[in-house]
Amino acid sequence: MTAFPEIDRIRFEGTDSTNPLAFRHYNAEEVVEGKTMAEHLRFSVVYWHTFRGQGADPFGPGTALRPWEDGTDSVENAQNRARVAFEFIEKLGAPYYAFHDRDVAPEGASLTETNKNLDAVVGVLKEEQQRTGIKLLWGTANLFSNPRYMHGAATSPNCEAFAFAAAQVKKALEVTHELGGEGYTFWGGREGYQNLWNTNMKRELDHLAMFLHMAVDYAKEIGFTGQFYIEPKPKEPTKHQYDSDAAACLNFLRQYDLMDHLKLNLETNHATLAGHTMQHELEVAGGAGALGSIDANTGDMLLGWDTDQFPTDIYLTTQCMHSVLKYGGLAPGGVNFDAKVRRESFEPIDLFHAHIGGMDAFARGLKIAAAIRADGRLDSIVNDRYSNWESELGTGIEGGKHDFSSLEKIMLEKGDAATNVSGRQEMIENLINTYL
Ligand code: XLS
Ligand code: NI
Ligand code: NI
Repeated sequence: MTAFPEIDRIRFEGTDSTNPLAFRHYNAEEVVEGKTMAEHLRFSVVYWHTFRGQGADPFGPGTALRPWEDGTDSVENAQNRARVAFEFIEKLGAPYYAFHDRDVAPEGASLTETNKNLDAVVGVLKEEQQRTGIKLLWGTANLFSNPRYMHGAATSPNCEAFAFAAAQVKKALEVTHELGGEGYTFWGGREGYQNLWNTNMKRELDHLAMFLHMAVDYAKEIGFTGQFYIEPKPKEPTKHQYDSDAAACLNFLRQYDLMDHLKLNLETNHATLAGHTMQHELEVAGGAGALGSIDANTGDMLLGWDTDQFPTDIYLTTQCMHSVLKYGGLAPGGVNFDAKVRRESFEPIDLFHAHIGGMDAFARGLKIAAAIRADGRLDSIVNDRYSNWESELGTGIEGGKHDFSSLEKIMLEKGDAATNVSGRQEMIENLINTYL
């Protein structure tokens, strides 16, 4: 059985190729800055959008044609879908995938039945991983779809929702561990508020921290050594998500003594919803030693919600890869396509076009970022900008040898600060364009 009979393995054909089902830039084995593209980029396909997304929107039902689906929510259908997923990921040539527990298997009438369903599909995922060599980038639990989580999971005012979520994450961690998952992600789901009049924010945040500590403890107990991630997003589904952006997440992790255990999984569309660029979020995380992984997608400049489109903007991917290279790479994280095809792109082949475009855009971003670094002009402009910090005064301040009084004394003697030099923004922007 094959779900994509007309598709062969997607190959690298180079920039002269006009074949829409080939890579023009992503050449897995090509070496950039001492590592292969495959090692740098660690591409991952998400189960939820790519194999569960039907294209429904608030104005109409799904449109996606998925001939392998039998229309039921049975375990058999889920197992068959898992085989299709691996056929797709293998033909695409992505080395990783990611899933929520509820993406892969149907929820049953009780927790026991649900766990049994999950085990039945995890068996197939394991077989398929062994058959193909495709690995699990990270697992996660869906703590937001079931109505029991309407007020949140770890931050619910209902302690039994908290307890159920704990049981669910416990199982998801076991399954992720069993599948050799290299990470585990916490995205905020409904952890946030719609209205502060009915919300005890401090209590909810304390609960969220307690929940994460329990996860860290349980991972230790079962010997799961994968990387934990927290994924910032400012709004949607709640009006204010607690994990609103990289800085808010880092503050939360520090306040609750979790910095050693979690890194950030940054998503482009979440960055822009927060009023930041992805580059900003990457720099905030990188500077804190907490750059973990990327949910690669893009929003639409004219739409104010999480459109989760595939990334095709080379300027964006160049910025991403420049920061990634600067902070030493993503591993054990990766470039995870948390992105969905448009409702109008309803054919299975559109899934290939979407991922090929995203992979090529990131491969190109990687090559351009490496060229910028190899050339060195940008670095030397930035270094020059700070060069007067190499003076006696600058090194003294950085070395902790000064206080307000000593600095006042120096400035009283000098009378004024040295004149500033130009920021050269336009020149730098022109320079970046020469690499594109
Ligand atoms: C939703 C999030 C979600 C996480 C996984 O906006 O991006 O898909 O990545 O729970
Ligand atoms: Ni995401
Ligand atoms: Ni998202």
